[in-house]
Amino acid sequence: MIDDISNIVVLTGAGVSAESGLATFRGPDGLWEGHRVEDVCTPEAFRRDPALVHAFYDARREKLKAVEANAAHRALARLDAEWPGKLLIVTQNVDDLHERAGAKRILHMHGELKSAWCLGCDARMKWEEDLGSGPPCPACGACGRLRPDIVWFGEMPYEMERIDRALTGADLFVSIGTSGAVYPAAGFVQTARYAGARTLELNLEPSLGSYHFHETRTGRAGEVVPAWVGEMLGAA
Ligand code: BJW
Ligand code: ZN
Repeated sequence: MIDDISNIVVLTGAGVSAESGLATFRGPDGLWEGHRVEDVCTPEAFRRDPALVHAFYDARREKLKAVEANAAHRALARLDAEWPGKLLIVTQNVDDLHERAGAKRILHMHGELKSAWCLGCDARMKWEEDLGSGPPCPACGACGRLRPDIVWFGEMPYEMERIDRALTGADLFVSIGTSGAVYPAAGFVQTARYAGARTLELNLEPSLGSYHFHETRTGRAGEVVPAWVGEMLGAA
C-alpha cells in the first residue's frame, strides 16, 4: 500500500498538542469548562463581551510560552523533512508547536494565537503580547481594534481552496487527534476518500466520523504518530 503513495495530507487537531499540556476542546478538562465552545468562539460573543474573549486568548497565548512540542509534533516534522513526495499538514490548532518542532509544510486553517487582525485597517501581524488592554494597531494606529486572528464559528477557515486541491490530489489522508465535531475539517476525510485517497485515523478513541476511514488506530498521539511516521519513512 505504501509503495503507491506520493501525496499525503495530514489533518491535526487538539489531541496532537494534548501531551504538551494544552487542553483539548471537548474532553473532560475542555477549554471552556461550563461553556460550549460553540457558544463562546463566535464573532457575536466577541462583540457582546470582548474583554471575556480577549482574557481567554490572552491566557492561552501566555500558556503557549510555557509548553513544548511533543513526540507527535517531532515525528510529523521528521515526515515533513524526509518525505520525498508532496505533503501538506493542515492543522486546526492555533498553537505554534508544529513549527517549533520544525515543520515547514504547514497551514493553520483556524488561524494562530500569535497573530492579530486589525478590524480597522484589515492588517494581520505577528503578535506575542496581550490584546485585552486594547493596544494600538502598528499599521494604522487605531486603539482597541485588534482581535485574535482566529477563525470562530460562522467564519470561513483560511486557505480552503488550497486545502481542497491538496485533498483531491491526495493518495493518503491522515487525521490525527481531532474529534470530527467541527466542519469543514470533519468533512475532509470524505472529500479525500471520494477522490480516491486511502484514509487513516490516529486518535485516542474512534472519532465521530470514524466509520468514514479505511483504518483507525487508537492510542496516544505521542506513540501512534511516531510509529506511523516510522512506517512511512521506512518504506520511502
Ligand atoms: C487525543 C489525545 C492524545 C485527546 N492523543 N488524541 C451544522 C452542521 C454542520 C456544520 C455546521 C452546523 N452548524 C454550523 C456549522 C459550521 C460550523 C460547525 O462545524 N459547527 C459544529 C459545532 C456543528 N463550522 C464553522 O462555523 C466553521 N466555518 C464554516 O463552516 O464556514 C463556512 C464554510 C462553508 C463551506 C466551506 C467552508 C466553510 C468555522 C469553525 C471554527 C472552529 N473554531 C474553533 C475555535 C477557534 C480556535 C481556538 O480558539 O483554538 O477551532 S472551535 C474548536 O474546535 C477549535 C478546534 O480547531 C476545533 C476542532 O476541535 P478538535 O481539534 O477536534 O478538538 P476536540 O477537543 O474536539 O477533539 C480532540 C480529540 O483528540 C478527541 O477526539 C480526543 O479523543 C483526542 N485526544 N488526547 C491522541 N493524547
Ligand atoms: Zn490597523
